[in-house]
Amino acid sequence: MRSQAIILGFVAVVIALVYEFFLKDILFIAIGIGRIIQPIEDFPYSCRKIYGSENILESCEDVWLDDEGRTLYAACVDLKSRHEWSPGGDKLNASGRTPNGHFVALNIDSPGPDGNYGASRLQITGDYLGPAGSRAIDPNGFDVEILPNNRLRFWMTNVRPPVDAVSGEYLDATKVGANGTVESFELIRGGDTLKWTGTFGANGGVVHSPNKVAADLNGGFVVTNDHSTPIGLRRSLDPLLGGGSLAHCTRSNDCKIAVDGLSFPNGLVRGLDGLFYVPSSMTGRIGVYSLSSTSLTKIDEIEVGMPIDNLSIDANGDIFAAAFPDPLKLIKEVKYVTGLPLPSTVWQIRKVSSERDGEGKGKGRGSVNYRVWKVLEDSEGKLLPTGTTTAAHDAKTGRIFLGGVLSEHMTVCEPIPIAR
Ligand SMILES: *[C@@H]1O[C@H](CO)[C@@H](O)[C@H](O)[C@H]1NC(C)=O
Ligand SMILES: *[C@@H]1O[C@H](CO)[C@@H](O)[C@H](O)[C@H]1NC(C)=O
Ligand SMILES: CC(=O)N[C@H]1CO[C@H](CO)[C@@H](O)[C@@H]1O
Repeated sequence: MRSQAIILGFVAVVIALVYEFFLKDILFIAIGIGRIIQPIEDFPYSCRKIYGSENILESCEDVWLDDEGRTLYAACVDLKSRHEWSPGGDKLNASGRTPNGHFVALNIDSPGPDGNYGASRLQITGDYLGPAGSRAIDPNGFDVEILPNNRLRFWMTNVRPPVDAVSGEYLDATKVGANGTVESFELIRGGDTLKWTGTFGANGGVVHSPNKVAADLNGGFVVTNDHSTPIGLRRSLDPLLGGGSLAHCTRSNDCKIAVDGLSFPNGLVRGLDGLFYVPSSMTGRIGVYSLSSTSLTKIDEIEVGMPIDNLSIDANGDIFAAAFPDPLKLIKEVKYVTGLPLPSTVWQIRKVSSERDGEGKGKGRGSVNYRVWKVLEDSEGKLLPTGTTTAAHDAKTGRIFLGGVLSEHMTVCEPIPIAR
């Protein structure tokens, strides 16, 4: 009798633990049972789509806003190509890929007659070599570091089809996985060329499933591997076991895994406070890490409660997070490409440090708190890009620029002045 009660009690504890640490995340965060998704009209913004000429604003997965230079940079790819070649989403049909990955610059203070902010393509120069002798880039995420003398250093995750090092012929990506690297480029503010300056993480298998990169301002960077391996059985278990990681590379291309066992780490950023903010597209939480030489230590966690995509930082240091309120719909869209609109959400996160102690105690850092609030949501996917993957806030004007990996356009949302 007594042993039965103990076993029952034990089973109950196990169930409670599984629920607490696993099922709860899957049911209420990843699947989003019971989540209320609001229409875009609920928010004090007026939004419009921007297309640019010749589809150059298709599938802009990541953007970065140069507050001082008043320019928005976006990394974009042909949408049709993205549906065949998206290694992060297990799409490895290299023959369906077009070698048309590119960066676009938009002058955010000059909408121009067509409202496209003069969206124009940047040219890659220098000795960059893409797969099979081409100069094509396959951008995923990118970060920009401001250097002296009006120069910008771009760091870009490049996820190319694999080629044989000797013959230069394409290899079967479904067998060997994509070739993930991080590229660096330099741009002079106002210029239209990105001069290639180096490839990082190409050897050693540390940067194997790169998603997004964040400069460490020391000549190196931190990059998220969103999966445990580029292909294979272990990778298919990632939804259950985790397996994503954070890799750090130094300026001399010394790369190592700094943190392992994460659940789908995604579009990380370096905050103005020097800390690295790493969102998860599974758990709805953002891990906060501090970097010392080459090791990363987790010091905090921010609860958002919705699968999060990519983060951006505005000029005031606030974080803007693009999120998926209905992940199952998104997964369906990635798989079957129906072209149906998808809902998206944008969160704003502000670090609040109070002088007085008391709030947020028990975390060992007494005075740090995070305010998290929803700034935009589009339940019907009317105006925000399909599968909004990134949102950049212009702190000077309050506008929000959005890009989406599955979208034909970008979107700009202007705040509607509140009548008093
Ligand atoms: C790969 O892409 C090509 C070109 O779009 C297409 O014809 C082919 O059916 C695709 N293959 C697979 C396995 O989906
Ligand atoms: C990956 O890219 C690097 C850098 O361009 C190149 O040296 C290497 O041969 C490529 N490997 C594969 C398998 O494509
Ligand atoms: C730039 C970047 O990190 N993009 C990621 C944003 O989130 C989507 C969906 O999870 C990823 O597929 C992208 O790689």
